[in-house]
Amino acid sequence: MSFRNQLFIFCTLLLGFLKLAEGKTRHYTFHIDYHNVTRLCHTRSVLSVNKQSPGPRLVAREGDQVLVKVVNHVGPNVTIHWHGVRQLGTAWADGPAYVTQCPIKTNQSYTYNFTLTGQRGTLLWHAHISWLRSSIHGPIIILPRRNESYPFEKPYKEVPIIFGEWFNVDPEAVIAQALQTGGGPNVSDAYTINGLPGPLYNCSSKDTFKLKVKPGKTYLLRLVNAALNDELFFSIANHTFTVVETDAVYTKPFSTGCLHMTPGQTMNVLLKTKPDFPNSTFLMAAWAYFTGMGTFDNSTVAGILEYKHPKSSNYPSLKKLPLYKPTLPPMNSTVFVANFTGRLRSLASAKFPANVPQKVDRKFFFTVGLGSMPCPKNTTCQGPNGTKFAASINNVSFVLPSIALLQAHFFGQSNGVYTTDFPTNPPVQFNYTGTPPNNTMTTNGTKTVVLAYNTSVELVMQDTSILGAESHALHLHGFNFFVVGQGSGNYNPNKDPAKFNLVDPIERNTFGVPAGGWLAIRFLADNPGVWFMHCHLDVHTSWGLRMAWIVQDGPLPNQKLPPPPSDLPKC
Ligand SMILES: [Cu+2]
Repeated sequence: MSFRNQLFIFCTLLLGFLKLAEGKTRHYTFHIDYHNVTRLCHTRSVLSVNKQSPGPRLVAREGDQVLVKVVNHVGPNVTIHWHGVRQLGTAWADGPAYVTQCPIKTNQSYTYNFTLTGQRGTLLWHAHISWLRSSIHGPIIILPRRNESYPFEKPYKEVPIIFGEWFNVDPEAVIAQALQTGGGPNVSDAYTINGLPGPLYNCSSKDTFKLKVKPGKTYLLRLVNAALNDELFFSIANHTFTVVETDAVYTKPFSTGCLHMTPGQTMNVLLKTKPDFPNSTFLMAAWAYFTGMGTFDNSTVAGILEYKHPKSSNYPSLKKLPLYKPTLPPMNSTVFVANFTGRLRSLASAKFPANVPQKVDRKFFFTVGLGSMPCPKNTTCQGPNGTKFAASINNVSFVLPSIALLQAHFFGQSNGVYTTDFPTNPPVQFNYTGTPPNNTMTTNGTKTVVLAYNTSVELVMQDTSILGAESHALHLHGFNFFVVGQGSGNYNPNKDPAKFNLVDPIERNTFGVPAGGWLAIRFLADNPGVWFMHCHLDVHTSWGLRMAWIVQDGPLPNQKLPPPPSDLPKC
């Protein structure tokens, strides 16, 4: 063989190898439809993807390109958000309605096109308009690249566990009524594990999720909190979890008997089963973590961990076995949450480093919390003191525009759509976690912050005690952020930064601002586009606890926001 031929073969092989490393293209079609679901003896027509709720699993490897054609067969407008996917260079595929796109209308479709870069683990997809995500959601499973090592014990099996909320009535009617009257919305009737409320509810024991396991094995649970309005505690009787990944980032493993997750958070945990058949079954249960003053769903969802009997392929007389129940923290246990979230650390290894911004270009201080809006003339309102409930960041209750922010930004048509004067600090200073001010009225606006490409940002979010201190699950689109600090009470800019963790802080896309406390995060604005940031407790988002960052183009061609895809829906 000539040298030239050898070189040709070598180059072909190399190209093939590079192609493999690049990843492949995965195609999905999501049909938005109604289907009937009966829970707690109530039958309801539920909006869903492919007539499943939770919806189909989106499975891909790191490096794969994903194309999801979403076809809307129903009356309501819809969009899908790929929660936690970095969307590097694909801002048009992010999905929040009126932020990166106009909604997909009846009988229309839109193909979301993005590549999974530098992420591995579990994320979720969900509808991102009004409260449709209550039933339109499902897991995103990102497997490591082929032949890539996994830094933890290899599991025997993987099981997605999706927490949701069931309403006996249409959640769209619940939020519509709340926004009209100004009062708090009705709470859900049950929580669910993979769509099933379990035996602790009326008329529900047949709708119980069962996790069937073998002794002496390691199971990977892919946990997703897809509940609308509730943070959750989760535990399995007589078992412990090892946390290995949060929001598709590897963590330093640590073991715990109980987990806490805000809506929008995902977590991979390893569950080691007992070495021998234990002659018992075990309840797995979740209930709410709630710190506010309003009402909340204080019920308990449960599933059953069942060991396969070693001498039979069936599960004989398991009903006669004793059933152990887990102990969950008190529903208002800020102590448990502070301890649990304080233990989370990035893996921060040579192969999976924590690239925490060490220098900061711009600092922001945002208050987050509840407030009120005036009651319209000649009506009565059911919010605080006859007003309407609102929620805000730096006292701005964000109003969604009627065309998408990203379109207005790309075409240079911001006039009348948004302004760029979002306050970098609270308009009025007060003792944020002390006695609230007399005036609790928020202002309204569609205000944004503009960031130059590659700005490194430090953001401190301070909860307020206005209408009750309450934790807020802040979610940032388009970026992961590092949780460099958190604490209770008011943030002290002179003392607290000295305690920041700039070595191995946890990397997330969603994290709770502690009730009556503060959270400090850092992120690098290396992704051009318009990126929504909001509370993932949907009621707070609906009340206005949301804003948007505009990240400008960088100088190089691959640092620019590309033009919109041709099928991008029109308003
Ligand atoms: Cu909130």
